[in-house]
Amino acid sequence: MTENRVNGTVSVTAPQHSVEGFAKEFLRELNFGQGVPLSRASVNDQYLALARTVREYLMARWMETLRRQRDAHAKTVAYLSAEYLLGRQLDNALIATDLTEIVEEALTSLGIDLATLREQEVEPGLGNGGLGRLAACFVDSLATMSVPCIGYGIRYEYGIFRQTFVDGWQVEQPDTWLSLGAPWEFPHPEDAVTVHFGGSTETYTDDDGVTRSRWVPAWDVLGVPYNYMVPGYQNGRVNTLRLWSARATKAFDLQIFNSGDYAEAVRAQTFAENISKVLYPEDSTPQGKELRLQQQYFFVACSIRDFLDGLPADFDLHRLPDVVMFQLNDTHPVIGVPELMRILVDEKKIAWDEAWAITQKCFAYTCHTLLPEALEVWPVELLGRLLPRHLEIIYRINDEFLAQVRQAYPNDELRLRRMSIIAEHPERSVRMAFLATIAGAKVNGVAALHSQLLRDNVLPDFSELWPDKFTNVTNGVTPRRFVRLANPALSDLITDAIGPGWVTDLERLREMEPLADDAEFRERFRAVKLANKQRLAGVLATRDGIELRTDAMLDVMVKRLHEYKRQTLKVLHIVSLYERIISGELDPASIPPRVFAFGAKAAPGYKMAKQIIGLINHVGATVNADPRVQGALTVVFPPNYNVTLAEKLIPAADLSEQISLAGKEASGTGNMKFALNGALTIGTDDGANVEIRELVGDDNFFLFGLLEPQVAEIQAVGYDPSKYYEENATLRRAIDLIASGTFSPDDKRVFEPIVSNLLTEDRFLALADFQAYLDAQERVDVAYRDVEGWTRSAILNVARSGFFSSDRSMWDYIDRIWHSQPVVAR
Ligand code: B1H
Repeated sequence: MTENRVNGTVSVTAPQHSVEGFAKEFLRELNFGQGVPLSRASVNDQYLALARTVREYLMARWMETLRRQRDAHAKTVAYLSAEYLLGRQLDNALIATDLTEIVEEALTSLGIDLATLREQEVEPGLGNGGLGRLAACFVDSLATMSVPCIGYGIRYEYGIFRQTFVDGWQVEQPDTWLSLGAPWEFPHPEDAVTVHFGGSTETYTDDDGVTRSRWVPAWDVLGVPYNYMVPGYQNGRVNTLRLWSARATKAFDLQIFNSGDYAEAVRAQTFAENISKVLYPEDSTPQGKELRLQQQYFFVACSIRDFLDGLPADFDLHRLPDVVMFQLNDTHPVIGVPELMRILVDEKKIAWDEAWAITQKCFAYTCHTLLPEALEVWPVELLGRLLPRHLEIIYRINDEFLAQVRQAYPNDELRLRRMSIIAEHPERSVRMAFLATIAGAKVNGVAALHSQLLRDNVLPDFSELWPDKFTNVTNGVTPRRFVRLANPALSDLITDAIGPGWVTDLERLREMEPLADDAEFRERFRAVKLANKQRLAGVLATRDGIELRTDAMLDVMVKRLHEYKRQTLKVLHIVSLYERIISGELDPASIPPRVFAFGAKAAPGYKMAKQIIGLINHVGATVNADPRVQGALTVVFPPNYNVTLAEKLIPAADLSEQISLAGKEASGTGNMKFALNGALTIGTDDGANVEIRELVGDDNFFLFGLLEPQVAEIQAVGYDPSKYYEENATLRRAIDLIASGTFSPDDKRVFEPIVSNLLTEDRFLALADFQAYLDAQERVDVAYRDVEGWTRSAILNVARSGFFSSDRSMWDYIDRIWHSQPVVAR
């Protein structure tokens, strides 16, 4: 690496883009970084040295990006998210720098296989599911689009748990992603930020004789920033992701240590470090735990302080909205609103009204849910104990807001109660979604249908009061990771057909449309799908000892396990086919052979979800072992579904299962990844499915099930699932087979809770949609037999899904919410 001086700053130039140059740098990293000669280097040594070498190629771009951004005084998006589900970093860095071939050759020249080193990387699983992965896609897009962005979050020491199965039941193991080294992170302990908690508030009279409030906190922790590179795709730009790790402000108490009480001496340290210790494995249903509120305030306080500290010393904070937008990824960072108010009013002595005007322009809120139980509330008692000054500020925000409502709607006590940030029942608590809506310049949902339901059902009073505050931005996924990286075979085929520009301009996939009618292209497209199935078969064989046949339809349902997503509906389909085959009603030779693949983690405390995992595995074991089905049906459920596995599973899929109850899935993003990789969707009219179907066309999408208004109607008159059981013999036989203990011979009653839940409650109307689902699956079978027709539809799915690039989502956020601009090289 060379150094030269430009404008008084040291600028670092990247090492050479050549095989020899790379090999040399790699050996240097191995020898001087890892401290081992090649002859004695373990695979982990080699991986770490490789990661560090690749990193060097990004370093110059990173420095340059920061410099350019500073010079341009551009508005920055500060994305606040408690989760970033990043996936492996090595391959992404390789495609971003266009180094893959050079590295492959350089390593081969040293007798090292790149594929082996790739497998050594443990993905940072710092998120639960869609929401965390979305944050990762967004920062990728912003870097690729040269938009100034800093992602802020938490460096969990343990990410989402590693799922194992013991006799088919989920058992969680800690995710020790840091244990073999973390070559992609840059710790900066010297930039640590102090965060306060607890204590009380007091009033005092300042030098000007004004009575003011201030916080007298009781304890504090340090937030140590760890920087991660977010490389743009082959554009010379690298943005930053800054994740905070909690440390004690004092290492330990030497007096107590000397007196022999070792545990007590390090107690404070343990307590502080617990804050960033582990990701809450809850998707959609937050648990309201004190440690979680600590996590939220911890990372948001660090992030806001960090951003403000980066401004010039003489910066006029009234101009803050010109330089930053704090985007709230769901309600998890909403405590940032009273935090910024506290800083502006208490510390910077800005008048309340002015501070509020600033704050309202600096935040925007993205809501990701419709489930009432997912809307975060914090008990006033807890919030007041942990953050007393913030609670006071929230009360004042609420008072002034309610005064506004009173003015707009005189004599409407009920409305005031409905709209108050403070709920009174079942206990006095703070509704974080309301606070976010009141403070935010904009509020958006994550798909067209979701944004509509958000306005109509979740926040109707607010959308009536401020119709212009509400907007939609349909989610997207990054084509870099989910097509270019995950599906190189399809990527090459597309690039052959339309050139390489699609990777950063995904609407260009439209240019492939005519090729759907080209028999030779369809043949090549099928060859890609088959190759991807073979690749998946290899992965599952080594990873899990699972044998995957590659000559069957691959029908995939991968997502978090949740009742509203209705994995049980999928199970009922499988059990029904099985029952009809063993009872002689259905000839297994008459249906196209199918492999049903599942991937799903259940929140550890979510009993029903864990039961359903047990059911899928038990049904799978029975079906797979029964000679009567003759391989017509196979169930595979590899444990520990994560980003790394998704990258192998999605490109191999023929059929994408998106079967949530209409009105429950805010958007879904897996649905987009499948369509972009040439799977056809069987799905309900829910979330982004609606937009996928509109784009790919009814002929290329298997729609079924109740529509959202019909769901509302059924629920309004009182839903009785047993009626469907009584009236539908196919359904009854399937449920009876589960109830009979066929799938659990050792404990025949083990699935009784699932059966009785379906028959008596069935909150998500699986029974009501059962027949429609079976009918749609029969349409799938018919369509799949028409090989050319199916391929045509698959190609059209790819060609028409360019809209679902997260680049497009980011342009929408820029237009509708952020009003920021790319900063390009001058
Ligand atoms: C989504 C969450 C979520 N919505 C609470 N809400 C969490 C809620 O840790 N928690 O407490 C974690 C996650 N996640 C998902 O967001 C939606 O269900 C999907 O439909 C959507 O595609 C995704 C991204 O917008």
